[in-house]
Amino acid sequence: MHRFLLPFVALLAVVALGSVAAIAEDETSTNAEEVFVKEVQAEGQAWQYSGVKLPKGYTATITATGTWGINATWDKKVGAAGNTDYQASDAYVKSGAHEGCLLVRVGDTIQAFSKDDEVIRINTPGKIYFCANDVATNEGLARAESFVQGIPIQPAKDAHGSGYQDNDGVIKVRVAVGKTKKESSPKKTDGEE
Ligand SMILES: [Ca+2]
Repeated sequence: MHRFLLPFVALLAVVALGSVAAIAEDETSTNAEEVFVKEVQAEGQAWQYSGVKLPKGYTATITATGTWGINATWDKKVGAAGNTDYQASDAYVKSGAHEGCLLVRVGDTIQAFSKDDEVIRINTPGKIYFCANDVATNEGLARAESFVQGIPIQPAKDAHGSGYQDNDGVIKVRVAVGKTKKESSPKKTDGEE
């Protein structure tokens, strides 16, 4: 259990620092962008909270780095796109996306990374969550409670294989939050790379 809690404590520290920095920036610029960093655990059968609750009128720009192990029978770790050779079946959290890809959730909407260097933008207000695309099992559900502020994922009806149990590693996500750009905006806003 502690190996889950420690990264979470680290996350809180990052969030706290990020908030302080953003407050300082707000004094000089209304276009300040607040950046949050979160390590999403491959073995977590839970929607892991990013620490970001997106307000109305704001856009979250999400990118990811690193690789994680999703299937012990694969000879490689995979990035945010997952294993591009395999399209997930109905037993997966998001069927049709790549097996082992990074999933992003706000409300009931789930988006999947299809490329490792993809940039996903979200304008829907609400809490932003992440998890790996794998098969939810009963074993995984029992361990999901370790994820503080996470949403455990119920086992799939046709659950098979090891699910989240043979996963390891983390993918690091970066969530940059800024005001949604409008055409009438007098100044050039941030968010473009
Ligand atoms: Ca797995």
